Amino acid sequence: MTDRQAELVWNALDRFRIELPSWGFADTGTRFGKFHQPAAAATIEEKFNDAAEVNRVTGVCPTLALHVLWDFREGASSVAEVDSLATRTGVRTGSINPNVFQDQIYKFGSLGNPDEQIRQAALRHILDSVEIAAAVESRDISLWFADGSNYPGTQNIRHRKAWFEDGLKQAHRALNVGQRLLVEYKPFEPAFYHTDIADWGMALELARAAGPQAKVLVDTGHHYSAQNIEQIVAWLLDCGMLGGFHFNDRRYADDDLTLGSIDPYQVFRIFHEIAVYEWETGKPADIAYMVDQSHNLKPKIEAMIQTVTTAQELFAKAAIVDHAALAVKQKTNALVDAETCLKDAFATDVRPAIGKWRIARGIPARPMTAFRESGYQQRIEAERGAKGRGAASSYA
Ligand code: PSV
Ligand code: MN
Repeated sequence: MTDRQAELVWNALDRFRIELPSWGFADTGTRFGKFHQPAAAATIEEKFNDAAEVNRVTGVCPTLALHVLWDFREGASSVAEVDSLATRTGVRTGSINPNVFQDQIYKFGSLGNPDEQIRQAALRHILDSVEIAAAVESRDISLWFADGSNYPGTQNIRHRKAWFEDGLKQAHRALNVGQRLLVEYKPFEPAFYHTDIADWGMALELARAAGPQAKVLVDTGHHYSAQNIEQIVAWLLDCGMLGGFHFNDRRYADDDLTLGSIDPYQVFRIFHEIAVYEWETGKPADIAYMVDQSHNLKPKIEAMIQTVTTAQELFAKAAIVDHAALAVKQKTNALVDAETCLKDAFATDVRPAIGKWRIARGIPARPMTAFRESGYQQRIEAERGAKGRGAASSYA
């Protein structure tokens, strides 16, 4: 690696921050069951503590995304509790995620439900979430809807689209200056015939209808296998509509595997589209990078550290693409050379430069080793396990 490349890596790492999801530290499973982990976080305090540990060893995860139903208790005291946890752990509250998919009333949808009262209930919850976000000084309200149908002919697709437009417009009206609505899409699951916001085009249309503070959220797991996600990213950037990412990897569907575990080149290509956009426009893209993973088999904190360091590596690789050289090769249709430009950057081992950057910034050079040496995992396994939670330890 040249000195110039090392400098590019350092500049990129200085700008790269990634948000952790509170639900990534809790016990989760598949629809076939849950395998409990003794270290799994069960309370908001434990989630903040675990996130703070990931932030301590990586130095780049200053915020924690919260899911309103899972993380906030009724009443104002929960906001105070979250605030004091944020102060104590040094991890701020990140995006606020309303939950309009779990309650029994949402069986046939939330904002897209044919029953107006249920649409109103969903809107109220979203408005409450906007208020919570304001109270905890969080910028983004991140919306994912499970709405859809399982059988042809059972729902009026256009009516549901209109109801969504209406609900999102009303939610948008409640935003404070600087707050954003992020609209997430997903092609299927839990609905298996139609999903109301199935792809980026639908999310884009609805975000535009909602108002100027609404943007699109790209969850990397929410695409069909063959889809070209980096092209979607390039288009959303060009439209000024890319609000953020939910990162995870997948082999088949929304598998929630750790980022880059299946296809690191794809994540690199996504980061490359962002890097080349910033290079061409000369302005930083305002993107919320977030992890959205539930680790069923891997130990949760280690999986999170692995995800964060993988994201940094792929971001750093994208930062050393020679944009000027690539632009010339693209212009002259030098196909092999243009592709090689990307591949050379992807093949470069950026880990030594990242290690030096960490040391210079007072972060452990090897986050996973630092975590393992801290004894944190054994301590929480003992403490949380003593409360009768989880299975036998996998740690000696
Ligand atoms: C849905 O699959 C999703 O990606 C949404 O972002 C949810 O908020 C999150 O996962 C947790 O269920
Ligand atoms: Mn998501």
